[in-house]
Amino acid sequence: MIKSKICELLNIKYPLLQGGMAWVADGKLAGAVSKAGGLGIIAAGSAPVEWVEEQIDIVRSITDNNFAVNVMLMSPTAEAVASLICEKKVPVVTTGAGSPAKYIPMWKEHGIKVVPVVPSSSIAKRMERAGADAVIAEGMEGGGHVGELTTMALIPQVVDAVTIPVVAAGGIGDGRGAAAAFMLGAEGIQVGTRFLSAFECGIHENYKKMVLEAKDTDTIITGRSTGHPVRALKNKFTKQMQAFDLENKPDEIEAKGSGALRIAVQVGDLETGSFMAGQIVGLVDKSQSCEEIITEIISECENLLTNSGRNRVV
Ligand code: TUI
Repeated sequence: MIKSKICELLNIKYPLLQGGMAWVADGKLAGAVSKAGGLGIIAAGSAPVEWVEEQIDIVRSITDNNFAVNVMLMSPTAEAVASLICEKKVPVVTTGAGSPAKYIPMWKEHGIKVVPVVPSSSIAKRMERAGADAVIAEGMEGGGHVGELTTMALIPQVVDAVTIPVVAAGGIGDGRGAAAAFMLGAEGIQVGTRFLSAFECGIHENYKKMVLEAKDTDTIITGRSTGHPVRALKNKFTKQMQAFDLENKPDEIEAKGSGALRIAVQVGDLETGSFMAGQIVGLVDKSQSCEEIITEIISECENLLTNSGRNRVV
């Protein structure tokens, strides 16, 4: 079985983390992933702190296994969520969309493992110096807010830049992607988009249908003019955002963009929703339980890593 330093550090069976997808990753999804031996992650997003507390209790009603809360640092509730994580003795925290440096000393004092998402090797180094236990290096193949680099280029450079373990994210949806990430020096993987199809994922049926039907070229990045580019499935909403980008109207994007993810997840409105998904969406073509998804990815990855010397053309 694949074991890595990430399993030891985070006290999990498999070195697989579920992406901290805002509005999507609730206690039910995180609980199912943690129960199956991965690291389930509740995404605080911009939710009120009371909602996050409820989700923590839901995970604990499903499993005793470790789980994490993801803090979206651009959220007005980030500070309150950062404190809640200490009060509730959440074992692991991941962060996105900014630097969590100011919270790291407080989390470390409470014995919490800190794993920030980083889009570059310089930010990875900064996080290591600030006391992070590991980093998640996320390539621009991923859904939601993304950086500039691809996973293929990012992972080996982050692995060389830091001594703490590196988890690969962005474009990983099956055992082939997982094996490739390990070959690049990662010690774990984070999977987001594939879990959108999970039975335990509570997104609107229209969102699930879009994911199951999408092909490789169906996502687009918009919002570059705001400094917070976002990858989502192409629709009327992303067309409008593209137009605002071209006209250099970042304020219009911020105004229309906030709320659009919630509309996709809860209302399923195909025209006004922001259906965030990564480029790997084209290979997500069936609904499965979290347990099936995880065991399939891990066993396929193990087979590839064990047999990788045998299927080379000579
Ligand atoms: O955070 C994500 N993905 C997200 S957050 C999100 S909610 C949102 N919605 C609309 C607009 C913006 C956000 C949806 N998807 N992934 C992790 C991630 N973190 N990607 C990039 C970064 C990042 C960027 C800069 C991490 C650190 C960072 O540091 C900057 C600094 O100042 O050090």
